[in-house]
Amino acid sequence: MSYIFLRKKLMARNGTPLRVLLVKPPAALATIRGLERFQRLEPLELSYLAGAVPAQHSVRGLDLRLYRKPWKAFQRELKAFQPHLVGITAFSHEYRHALQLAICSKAVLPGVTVVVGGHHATASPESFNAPEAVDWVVRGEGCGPFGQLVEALAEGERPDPSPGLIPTGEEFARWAQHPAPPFPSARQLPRPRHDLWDLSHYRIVWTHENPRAFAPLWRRVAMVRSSFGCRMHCTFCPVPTLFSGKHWPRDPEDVAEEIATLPVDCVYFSDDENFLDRQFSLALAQALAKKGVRKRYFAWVRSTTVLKNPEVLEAFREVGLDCVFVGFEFTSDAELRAVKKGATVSHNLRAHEFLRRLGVAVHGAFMALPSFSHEDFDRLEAYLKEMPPAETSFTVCCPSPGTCDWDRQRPFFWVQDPFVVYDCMHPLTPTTLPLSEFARRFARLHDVASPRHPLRQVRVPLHPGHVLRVEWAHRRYTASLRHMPSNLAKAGWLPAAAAQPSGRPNLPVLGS
Ligand code: B12
Repeated sequence: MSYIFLRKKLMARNGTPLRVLLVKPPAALATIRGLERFQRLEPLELSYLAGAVPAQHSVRGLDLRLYRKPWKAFQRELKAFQPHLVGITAFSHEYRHALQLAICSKAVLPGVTVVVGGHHATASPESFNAPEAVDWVVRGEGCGPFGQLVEALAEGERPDPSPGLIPTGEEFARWAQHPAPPFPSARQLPRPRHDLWDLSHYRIVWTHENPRAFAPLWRRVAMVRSSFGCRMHCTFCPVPTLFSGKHWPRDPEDVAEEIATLPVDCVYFSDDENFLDRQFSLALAQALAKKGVRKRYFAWVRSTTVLKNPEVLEAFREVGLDCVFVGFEFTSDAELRAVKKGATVSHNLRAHEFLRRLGVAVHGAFMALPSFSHEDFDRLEAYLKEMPPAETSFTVCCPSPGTCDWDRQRPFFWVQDPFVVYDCMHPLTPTTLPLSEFARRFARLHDVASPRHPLRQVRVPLHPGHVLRVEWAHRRYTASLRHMPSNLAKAGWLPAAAAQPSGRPNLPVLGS
């Protein structure tokens, strides 16, 4: 687009408040839709962006995961709302859908400005360098650049490009060659606008010890981020790269105030590690208690943090902590060392037992490696049957887009477009077992683990309708995992790459 045309287009808006539409794409993968049957959380990234838009503009959020016919819903919204600016977020597995939404925006409203941001844009901005569909790509934290873009458009000006706010087209390469800008301190971000969403649509299976009889399994939930970043350097995780190995807590009073205003009883913390900063965590528990906030919480924690700061867990239990996500990852110290987890199996078990004694349920996350043999799966299954009761989840250990590990393993990927299957459930490198066998064993982990779920260990009857729904969701989800070969085929799977002796890539070495 010529600069004169752009200038004219922008000038026409000078002085008028803007209409801004923020969009979460529909999931493309059956595995993700399967996950969403258990937990669907509000698109908090868009709530933050809305918080960065000055009050004179009008902002709408559209979560296309909620619609049976998402593409029609999107077109309807474009025609009804006539936004000046469309902002689209995307995880890597959603990037093609995000591009299609951008194309659709320009087809329906040729004058609209389209900006894309989020995890995929940060890791791989070149995926969105499509000037016919996307005008700007935002990398890293979005509130600053998004606020700048809105302000410039409202003034009829073009914002200054930067490595965090990249124009597509001719100038793209110049700005994209720089690394993504570091995240600012969490205290500099605006308060997220939860009011963008009807929170009754967001529910998760709420795991806790000692439920009352006929308790509902799904609960309405809001997502809150009290801090971000982590000081550890686990090789499979993008967080050290994203946040430069730092942990940024917010002002505890501000977090407590945000929580107090939420219209739901359950809060899902989306921190990378909630209780890493002892002082902050105790201050937050105290602020919640002082304000008399009576809600239930789900948080993320490392086993070593639990053992180091037991009093923090006790303080949070007092204010309503029900369940914690702990990355157990593997069942041997050698595997944990290889990914630089900084914890041992003994740490994991001791933390698990402490949490259960405290009355806090555990969500244990485990990983399978593409190199897993039948013996490795047998070993993991045996561990799952022996360990104390826990809700569990399983992923396939894959490098994360945007990290050095991704670049190192890239030549060995057996799919042409690894991003579309980047859901941490599809192996990106060849499996030792034939893929269909790997998929069967990976899906079976869920069957082995589910009888150990804390809600299945209780003696009281549970909500019968919800029990049936969970069973149905479990079956759909495990079926989607067994369909790995057909999902990989959509991403340009080259199974022959694994079979050819000369072309056979080395299996990635753990922690390489
Ligand atoms: C909480 C969380 C979840 C939650 C819920 C997330 C949700 N909203 O549905 C749960 C547990 C369900 C989950 C599931 C998964 N997750 Co997750 N999750 C996270 C976590 C820890 C925090 C995300 C969050 O809430 N951020 C809060 C918001 C405010 O921050 P943000 O997303 O970074 O957004 C900012 C910027 O990115 C930018 N921005 C974002 N969008 C846009 C759009 C525009 C227009 C602009 C301008 C800017 C912009 O500005 C925002 C405001 O500051 C991150 C790790 C991390 N530290 O980011 C992983 C992460 C996002 N998850 C990831 C993955 C892979 C998954 C799963 C596929 C894994 C799995 N098998 O379970 C699933 C997929 C779920 C789905 N429905 O798609 C990856 C994504 C990487 C990638 N390149 O795609 C991450 C980065 C972790 C990782 N291991 O790599 N996840």
